[in-house]
Amino acid sequence: MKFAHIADVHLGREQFQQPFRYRDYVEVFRKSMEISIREGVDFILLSGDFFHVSKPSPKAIRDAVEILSLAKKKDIPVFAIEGNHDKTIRDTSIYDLLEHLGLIYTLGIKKSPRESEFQKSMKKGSIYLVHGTVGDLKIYGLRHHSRWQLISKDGLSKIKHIFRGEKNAILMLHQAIDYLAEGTPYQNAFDLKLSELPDGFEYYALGHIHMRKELEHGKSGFSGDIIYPGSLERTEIREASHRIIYDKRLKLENLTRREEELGPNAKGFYIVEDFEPQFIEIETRPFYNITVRGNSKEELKRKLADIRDYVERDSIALVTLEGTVRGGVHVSEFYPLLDDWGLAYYSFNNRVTSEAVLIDREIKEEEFFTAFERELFSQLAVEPKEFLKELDSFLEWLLERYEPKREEKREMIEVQSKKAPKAQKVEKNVKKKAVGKLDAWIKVK
Ligand SMILES: [Mn+2]
Repeated sequence: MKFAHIADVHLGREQFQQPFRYRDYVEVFRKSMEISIREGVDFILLSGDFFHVSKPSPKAIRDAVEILSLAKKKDIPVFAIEGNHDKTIRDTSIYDLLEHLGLIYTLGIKKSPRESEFQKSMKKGSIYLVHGTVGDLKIYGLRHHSRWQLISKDGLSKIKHIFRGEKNAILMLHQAIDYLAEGTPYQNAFDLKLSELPDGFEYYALGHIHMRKELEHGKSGFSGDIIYPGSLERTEIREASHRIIYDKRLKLENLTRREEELGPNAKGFYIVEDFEPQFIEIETRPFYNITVRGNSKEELKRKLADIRDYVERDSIALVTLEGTVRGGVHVSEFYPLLDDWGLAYYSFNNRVTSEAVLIDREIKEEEFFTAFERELFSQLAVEPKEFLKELDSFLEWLLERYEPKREEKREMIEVQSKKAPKAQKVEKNVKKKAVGKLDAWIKVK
């Protein structure tokens, strides 16, 4: 059995508002599908954030349909779960459209069953847990959920309730696992602890963390390898292919290579044969994270000019200027210097100060905020649309943590509701006590 594991395609994204970036994101997905088909995989997994937004443009839908059709023509099923970027609370999502066209098979807890050559459903109450099947192999999955939806009040993992590991089965999730989130933006905003993941699966096909991360089963004590392929394209500066720092000396680092080995920022996906994962690197447009430090405008300009020969044409360059310059600098003076470098895109970030600021050391988030504040920030760090989606459950979650002041809070909401009709709706929802699909699945015997 051989399959491809692809995650975080973010199709439709036009990074830096540049049309060429839209095409880059499409082409890297096309390449990964072409390689998978050429390798003769039995099926393909898309571990969430296939689209960058839940309502993709007609162009992005068209490109998705065209590329997914390559697999359909070869009778290779594509199994998918929704990520935080492309999930929706509407009854019909873009995933439903693709599923209706026979291009993907979605997995998870659903209101209606799916029964096909590649999908089976288990009924509980009025809802269904849909999983994939290929031969005697099973693929389980769940769309993205926030930590407060995944972990019950007494700290128990609902994921462990829903999914029991079994031989010849894969678990597909779009969540950040704390142990693998180190050095990523999710380090302090993880969704699950490693111990909250159910054991017993032969492979964990994860998405959400945009850096490639592997946790081999021999090292974790888990039955199967836990893998994040990372995003297919470079979605932010931390995923740069090259790092250039010019302080006292010019330092160059290729982050996709470490001697003969792959570097931490190599991009691509996995092909997994008999549960042995192999990373397939895909070359993407070079992306430079450049920092230049100097204490005069002339020094900054001279150092910048020296870097030119080390930066490939048609690449992306994000330049940070640092140092202390009397009167500061304005980036408009620096933009023309890169005009003839032949770059596809570049921008400046000005961190030059006009006076010396003394900082002893980096202050950690933990020293500044309490654990509750950090958890709250991580909940609020989602896009506003998601916050509104399950506002009632979120408020419930929030109020529980303010237990002593709970009555006071309710009163406050009620007072507001007399004035604003919008607040009244919120208050009603709080009283109703929301039951999510996860809880509904767990509670029904
Ligand atoms: Mn993503």
